[in-house]
Amino acid sequence: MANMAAALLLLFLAAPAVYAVEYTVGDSTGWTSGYDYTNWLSGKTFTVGDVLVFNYGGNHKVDEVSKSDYDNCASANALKTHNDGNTKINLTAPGTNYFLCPTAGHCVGGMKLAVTVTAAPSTTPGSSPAPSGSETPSAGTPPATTSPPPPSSAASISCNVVYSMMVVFISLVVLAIMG
Ligand SMILES: [Cu+2]
Repeated sequence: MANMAAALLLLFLAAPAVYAVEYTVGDSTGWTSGYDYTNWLSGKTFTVGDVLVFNYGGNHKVDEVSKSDYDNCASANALKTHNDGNTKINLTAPGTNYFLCPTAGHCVGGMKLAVTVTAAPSTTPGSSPAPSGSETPSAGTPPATTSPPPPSSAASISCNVVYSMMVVFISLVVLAIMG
């Protein structure tokens, strides 16, 4: 039994790291009127694979709309409408996703959300350097190799947090299996 647990742990550690983050829109407040969703967005980064969760009461809905409809708080041509009270949106592609509440006055009052999703980080570290624009074959003076410091983004920090949480969770499972 202990071997099995160890194998599971090994399997987990060897698995490729995929960090899908679930974001509850508005956190504990949820999707409602009188909340600053622009403020909620600040500091957050969204990557393909992440999930948005909208929690809301019966007088709210979640409409997926175009940018122009988002800008104008227009819901007549919504791409999708959700009204189940617990809507999970899988962010499957890079780009900006626009949401609003179609209930009269709510969008104008701030119940709207534009989430920009970036592509999942490449699995191959060390991207190719940007090609130099100049075509002068200067043999005498080689161009200075400017290597910018690796960006330490908030996303990687959150990934580390998620990773730590998963390690703790797996450890608990392993402990449960081992009794
Ligand atoms: Cu609403």
